[in-house]
Amino acid sequence: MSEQDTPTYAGPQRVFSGIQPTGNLHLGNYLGALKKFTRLQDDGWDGIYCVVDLHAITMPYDTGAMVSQTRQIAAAMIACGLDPKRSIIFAQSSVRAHTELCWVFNCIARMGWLEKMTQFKDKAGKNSERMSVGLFDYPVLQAADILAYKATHVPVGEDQQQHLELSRDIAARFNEQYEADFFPLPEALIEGPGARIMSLKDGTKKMSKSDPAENSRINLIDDADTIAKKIKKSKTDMLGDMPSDTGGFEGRPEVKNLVGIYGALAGMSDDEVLAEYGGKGFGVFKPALAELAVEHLSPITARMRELMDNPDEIDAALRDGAERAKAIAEPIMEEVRQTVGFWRP
Ligand code: AQP
Repeated sequence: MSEQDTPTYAGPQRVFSGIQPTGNLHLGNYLGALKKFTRLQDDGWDGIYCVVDLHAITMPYDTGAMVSQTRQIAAAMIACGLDPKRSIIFAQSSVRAHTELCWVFNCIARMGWLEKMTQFKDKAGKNSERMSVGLFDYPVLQAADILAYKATHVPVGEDQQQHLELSRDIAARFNEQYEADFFPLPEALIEGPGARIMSLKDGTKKMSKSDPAENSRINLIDDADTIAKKIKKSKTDMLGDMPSDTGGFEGRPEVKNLVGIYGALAGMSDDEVLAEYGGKGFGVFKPALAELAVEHLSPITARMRELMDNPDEIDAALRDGAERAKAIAEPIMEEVRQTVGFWRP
């Protein structure tokens, strides 16, 4: 079903990505998303980065914590290196185009497409009948987030690959139905180290904000001691020391994950990490990993705390970002209204 043809779309190249304000950001969000955002900005891409609060209400959440969590995500984006003057940083609910385009796309997407989405199945488990319609519809809103800006590239972790394919399918079906070469087929930018960071307690599960086990993740706001403790306590196995090559990852998902984290932070391949640490004990490797993680994260944590202590600066960035986002999305929405045939004043 997926439309893999090279898009004929000739509009500007633009990056869009979003992060949910659903709890403390972790190392997976940093390596899979935030770090890439900054690299793309430094490479000269026009980028739109959204705190996706509409997505965050698809599951039970704490109403009173939403504002502060929204600020925390914006603070993390800035602390990781996004410049709110160069890139657009804003809260999703402050730009109406997302929900309006989501409705149009609800009439494009097919039930069968959504029923295949594994994230819904994972989150709903056996209780799918009791889940919100919003959770089921999540990937359609995600398609609207991206396409309201005609974004062409979407940096995300590997977990979002299937949703991105759905966005392409929706864009292709819209273009076909309305005989308009209107939307680009957005491409995922997933490759690279850090695309899938796993839980520190179970190397087969992704590191996640909503995992009830606090020791399963390293949060961006953890202090140096907490990071070191979490890495020291991270699960390994009884199969001996560090393997000397990647063949030794077989049956050792936790070890593979720790080596991957080291490599993503240090800018090294798994082979390079193992050339240095292969055959050594975890008593040597884990402290080295902790030191590297602290070295990377502590300036980010410090800047995030500084920004969180001064929410005016974050709010000003979010307000300005919302205005700039609207200025891009509104003309696109106006064309969508005309294309689908609505009466216009
Ligand atoms: N473990 C991960 N490894 C690499 N990338 C990851 N991302 C999330 N987890 C990992 C990437 O971070 C971005 C923001 O994700 P999100 O917060 O919008 O939603 P999510 O993917 O559902 O993240 P969580 O942490 O698992 O949140 P909860 O627990 O609330 O569902 C995305 O680009 C994602 O790929």
